[in-house]
Amino acid sequence: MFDTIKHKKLKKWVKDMASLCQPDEIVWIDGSPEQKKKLENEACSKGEIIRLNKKKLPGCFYHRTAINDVARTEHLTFICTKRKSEVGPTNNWMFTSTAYKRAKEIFKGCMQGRKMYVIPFSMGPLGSPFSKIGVELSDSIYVVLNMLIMTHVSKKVLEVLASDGEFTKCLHSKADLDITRRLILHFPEHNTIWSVGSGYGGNVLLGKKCLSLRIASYLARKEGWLAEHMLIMGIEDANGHVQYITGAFPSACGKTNLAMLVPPKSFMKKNYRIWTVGDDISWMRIDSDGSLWAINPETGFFGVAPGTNSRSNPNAVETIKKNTIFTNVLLKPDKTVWWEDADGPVPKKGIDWMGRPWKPGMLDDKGKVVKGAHPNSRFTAPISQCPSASFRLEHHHGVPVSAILLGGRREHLAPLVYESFNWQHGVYISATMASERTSAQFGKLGEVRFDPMAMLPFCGYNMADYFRHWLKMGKRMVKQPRIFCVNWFRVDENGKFLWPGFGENLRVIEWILKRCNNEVGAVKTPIGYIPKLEDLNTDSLDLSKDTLKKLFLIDKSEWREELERQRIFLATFKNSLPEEIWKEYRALKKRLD
Ligand code: GTP
Ligand code: SPV
Ligand code: MN
Repeated sequence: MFDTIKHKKLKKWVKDMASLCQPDEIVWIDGSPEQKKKLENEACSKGEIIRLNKKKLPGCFYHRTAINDVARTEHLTFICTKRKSEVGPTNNWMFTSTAYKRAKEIFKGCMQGRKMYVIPFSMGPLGSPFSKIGVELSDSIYVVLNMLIMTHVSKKVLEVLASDGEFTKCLHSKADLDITRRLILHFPEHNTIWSVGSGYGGNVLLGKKCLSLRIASYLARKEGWLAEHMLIMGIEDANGHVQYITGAFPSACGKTNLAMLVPPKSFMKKNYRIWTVGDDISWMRIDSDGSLWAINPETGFFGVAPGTNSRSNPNAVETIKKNTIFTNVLLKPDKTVWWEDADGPVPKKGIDWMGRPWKPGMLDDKGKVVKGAHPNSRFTAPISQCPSASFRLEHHHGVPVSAILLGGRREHLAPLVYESFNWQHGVYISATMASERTSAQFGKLGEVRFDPMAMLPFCGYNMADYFRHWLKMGKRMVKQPRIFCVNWFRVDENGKFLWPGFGENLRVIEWILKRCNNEVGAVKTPIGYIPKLEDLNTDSLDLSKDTLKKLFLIDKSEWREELERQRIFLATFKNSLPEEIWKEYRALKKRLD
């Protein structure tokens, strides 16, 4: 394959990286089923993956990562530029040449005795003007197999690149998986990503968070578009009319679940239908009609396994029955898999995510129940296998966006849904969005942290400039999507969720779309518009009037406390924060007084 490649810079880069990492062999990945099979066999024989039950889970594999390598490591993730001001107060920064130097010491000779796989991939439909091309070099077959599911990998990618096409240079090595020698480095000024010392998804599938968000957000500002941590879904109503929404929720806050939602019975009867476009990343541009259009650059789901079952997410259950890679779940004796809150009975025994024998109810030395699957264990599966997969997945122009949802986990404070007064107010709400920490992030669970647009860990430049970019994009649109904030996670005095969530979330979306179509009024509150209670369809829901009231309670004193936290957060951006954001802050303060 190497000899037929016309791209001199690509060839030189691969050679240079190989002389740094010193692999025994270089293998070009062409996306063919034959090569895939060969790699699967090789990885199985080396113990990198385990083939699962061929009858019950055809084409499926199992993988365990190292015990201290089970989630993205934000404290080891850096944006590397010449000037620190480029990355702002929310990113870790490293001076470009220092970063290369430090990483080179770890990369040096790290692939001795291993093969280097060259994976040319396209994020977005091949050849679409919306798409971006990357080439990942990795010493992990697990990475190759995941990339084959998550991105467009084929010989055609090299054809599209031709002799001088632009591509993101992605270098990855597991090295020795030592957390003290782990670095996830982004060089937006060089369109380059270097990741070393990890084998976990978001750290190593470099087309995902690293390229499609950190590098892409940097490019998007330069080129006038948006790269966002958002799901994309279509909602078809009784007349066959499909409207699309996107949703920015932090990691493990419900994007996959919402994107694949199954309508409640009463909505099914009305012929409502959901079309899944994407569950994690949305690239959006203003088209010639002046409205915002979105594509999902990915071709697969890298979804949270625990909690996935036929009640919470039947479409996911259907999607992961074949050709799926399971990471860090429980392995059952019959070579099938299980996780907490999976379908069926709890297995009597198995091997847990750490590779140890496991039995239900087992306690650790602190007396806590030992989980079979890691809370951030994941499945990798092709979108095409999802029963609700959109028929527009490969459309070069994507889908038009009617509404943007923002959300997070807030046990208190935030109502089930509210609408921003206008675009600028919506950008303010997104800039001050906060959520309780989940297991998808390394760190203290449950702690509330600000996470603007769910992009805090993923914005490749100063977030103050990111807010400015959003404000500017709004001005350029003839027809702006409306911006809504949702919270499925509010709890009562006993810590029980007030809202049933999952499929029932469609009731909230129905109201949102009615607002977009100017079909219903709303109640104006200091924080935004909330539904008139009679406009939210709660038919056949076991939801008392009292609960409904609690869901929409806006406690002014709690909000004033939140405002104070917002002020401290926004002040970290110093002079770089757009004045419009402070304007909205002051206006909210006034409305609350
Ligand atoms: P990433 O892949 O990390 O970006 O996460 P995600 O945003 O796609 O989150 P996902 O849909 O996987 O949901 C994560 C967790 O949230 C799971 O444990 C779900 O069970 C739970 N969850 C999702 N939707 C709802 C909901 O409507 N209500 C409640 N209570 N929990 C939900
Ligand atoms: C997330 O954490 O937001 C994910 C999983 O979607 S990862 O790809 O690991 O980032
Ligand atoms: Mn995500």
